[in-house]
Amino acid sequence: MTFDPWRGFTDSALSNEWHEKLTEMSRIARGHILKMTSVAASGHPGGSMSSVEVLLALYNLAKVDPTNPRRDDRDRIIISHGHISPAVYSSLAAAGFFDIVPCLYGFRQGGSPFEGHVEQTVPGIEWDTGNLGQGLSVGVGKAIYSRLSGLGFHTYVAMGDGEQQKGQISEARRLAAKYQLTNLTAIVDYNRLQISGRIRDIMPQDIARDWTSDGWHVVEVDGHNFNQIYGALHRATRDSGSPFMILARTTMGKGVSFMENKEGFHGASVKREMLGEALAQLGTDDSDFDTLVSRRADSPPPMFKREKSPFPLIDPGTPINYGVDDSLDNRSAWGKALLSVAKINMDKDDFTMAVFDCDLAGSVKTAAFAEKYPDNFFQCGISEHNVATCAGSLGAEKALAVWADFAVFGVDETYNQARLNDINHSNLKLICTHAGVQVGEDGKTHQCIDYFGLLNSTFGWKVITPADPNQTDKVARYVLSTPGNFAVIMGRSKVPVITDEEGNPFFGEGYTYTYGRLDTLRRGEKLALVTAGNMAFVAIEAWNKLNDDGLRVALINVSDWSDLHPDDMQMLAQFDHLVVLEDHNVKTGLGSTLAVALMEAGAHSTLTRMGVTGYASSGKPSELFKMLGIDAESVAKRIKQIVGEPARV
Ligand SMILES: Cc1ncc(C[n+]2csc(CCOP(=O)(O)OP(=O)(O)O)c2C)c(N)n1
Repeated sequence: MTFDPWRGFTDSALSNEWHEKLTEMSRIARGHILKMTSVAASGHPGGSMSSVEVLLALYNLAKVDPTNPRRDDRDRIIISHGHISPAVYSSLAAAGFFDIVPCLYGFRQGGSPFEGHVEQTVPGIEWDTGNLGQGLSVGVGKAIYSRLSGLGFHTYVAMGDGEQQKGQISEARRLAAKYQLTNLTAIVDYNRLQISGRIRDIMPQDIARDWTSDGWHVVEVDGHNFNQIYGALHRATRDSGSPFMILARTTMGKGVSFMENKEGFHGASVKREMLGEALAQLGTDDSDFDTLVSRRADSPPPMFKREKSPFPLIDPGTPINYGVDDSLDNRSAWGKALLSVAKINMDKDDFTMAVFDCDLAGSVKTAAFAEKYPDNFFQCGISEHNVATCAGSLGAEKALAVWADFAVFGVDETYNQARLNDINHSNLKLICTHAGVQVGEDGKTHQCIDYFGLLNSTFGWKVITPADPNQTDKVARYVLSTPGNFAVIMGRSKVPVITDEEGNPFFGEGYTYTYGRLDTLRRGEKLALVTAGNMAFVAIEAWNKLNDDGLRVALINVSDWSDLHPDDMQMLAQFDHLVVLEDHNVKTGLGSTLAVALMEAGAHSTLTRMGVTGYASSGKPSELFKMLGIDAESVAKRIKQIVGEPARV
């Protein structure tokens, strides 16, 4: 299916017919902005009124299809300053995406799709935003997807001028320029005001110079002049030298005399008693106001159907099995699994994949992938906020998006970006190494001990901590071929291959990884030592000590912390005592989560949490574990205290 010929800014100038149509649409859209914000008695009319012409040009003339808003080859229009939702909804309605009336009465109403900040609950919206500074990163992700997939669409990112103060934007700018994303255009609404006043007083910044110095082509236009906006968009979509930024000079509150250039209207609706006058200036009236208010009181407008983010069909390949004599760290097993999965799938039609790095490829084991697939590897430098969003944006397309980093940067540094990836249903594979106190000598700033606590505060992220190289391989293949946001969390050090009691690899040949289920490494009675990830081999050492002393407890490994299975909780509930050993802050880790799940399962067991109870120092992992009382000896001692010393035979 091809797009209508007038879409895509192909003609060099706007036709008179379109100029007339757009001009009339802008008048009507401004009236709609005022009505919906006044009916809701909240919202952001000021920046909405200044952005109307740019949005109408985009939604009417870019390659978007109101009858099929999610078609694969559509241009992506990202609204970075999500608070201008009234202008976005009005413009989408003008372009035929939906009827405006439900929005006029249901804007910002509980249960309505028309939320205060743009959300994908509304047709035509590509990304839920509102946390300023992230939209350009979203656009970079889309532009990379357009290129890798061969779909060849253009991405437009509408932004605020106060928003330019955010640092993440400069990270995204540089990445776009480095990879010459000429299929990306940013449009900044330069109304020179933000919440607290003039942008030049709040934070002086030469916006045009900043973009130019990062390698973008900048043009300045009158942001209320359709001919100029169209001309700039025509150039932006044809120029092949560098990404384009259009600085659209506008007036906050444009169209209503008492609103113009008043920052007070950034985030305040027009009072009921002033609405008639404001609408009259726009050539309309408030005669339907009371009807809209009473419709709002009836019930919220119906929801649109929100489609799931697509995910490619991926062959996970055959596991690599490691023997007891193999000496490697989990992150190396991850790197090998990544390469193996890439080799199987990369040549397939319709398969798109990108791996993102923040200057740590050697340590996080994506260097071999980078060497083999340089076009699919994106070296982004030290720009984690941008990468978290950009990789999430690409992952929400029909593509495999992988970002590997140290846990402290991949999770702690970028929590809000992860939260928005969850809200946006991206399918990001976040692979974190160097997690926990086990990172050792780098010290407390690098010891990520809250990866689960943070990601478990979202509703969608799934955290997996593989115990050894064998389990890492299987987890990696599962995660790479399964939709959803997954975080695979590993340590830095080499770890022994975990064995069963006969000395054979536990997670090797014959082991099937089933997401959400735990593994019983050793059977035992009365007390179960429950462990995970970095601590699994320490727990085995503790178990061996206890076994040597004639105390046989059970040893359980939990790899999938986010979805504890009710049957597994019933099984654990049968033990009198549970001891949880983890390389994580005990306040928000596995022990705390298990405690809740076990109580819900009706358990009467005692529960002892052994994990990280304070920021540790630099030192060898073994030293630090000892200082924290979570080394094998301390664990064995504690367990003996709990069950009482058994009589020696
Ligand atoms: C990261 C972040 N910090 C703060 C805010 C609160 N906030 C919402 S809008 C806004 C001002 C934005 O100014 P500008 O981009 O110029 O938009 P305009 O005033 O033109 O609508 C602020 C600080 C936010 N949404 N996100």
